Amino acid sequence: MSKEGSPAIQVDGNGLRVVVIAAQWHEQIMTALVEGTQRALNEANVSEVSVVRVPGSFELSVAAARIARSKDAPDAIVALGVVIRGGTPHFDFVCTAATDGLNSVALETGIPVGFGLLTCDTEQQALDRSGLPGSSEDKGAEAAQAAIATVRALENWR
Ligand code: DLZ
Repeated sequence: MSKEGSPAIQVDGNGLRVVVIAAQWHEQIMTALVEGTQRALNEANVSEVSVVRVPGSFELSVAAARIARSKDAPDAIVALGVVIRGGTPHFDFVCTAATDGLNSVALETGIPVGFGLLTCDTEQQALDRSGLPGSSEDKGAEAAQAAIATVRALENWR
């Protein structure tokens, strides 16, 4: 993931309800991602923010599916996780499952899902993208802004 080419998005979240779904592996990075997401949602004046924690990134999809199909479905979901390549095939399985699952939820329900899943070779790469002081990128905030911007772009096509 790179910042090169990313748009500067101004978003207005007034009146919107957003659910943040966050995995728990790699605690320091996840805390930074959740905080960056909440900061961006607050700056956009999002009216209601809920945070749901799941164990790992593999569980992001089922949580997003349940929430997006519920009678209280939010206007947008922001999914956050950190997967770091290790010595096992788990990396590929977890990344593919989360990516495909979240995409399916967005396509099947029409609810925008901000994709804040960091898939990195090293912990340092994830730290650099986590929005901590000194990080070059803030992927939680970017995912939040993308989700809100997509809600706004599509609000005339209900
Ligand atoms: C099993 C696993 C591994 C090896 N690595 C990560 C990771 O880097 N990041 C993450 O969010 N979750 C990881 N998991 C856990 C899976 O996502 C999942 O929670 C378990 O396989 C239980 O279903």
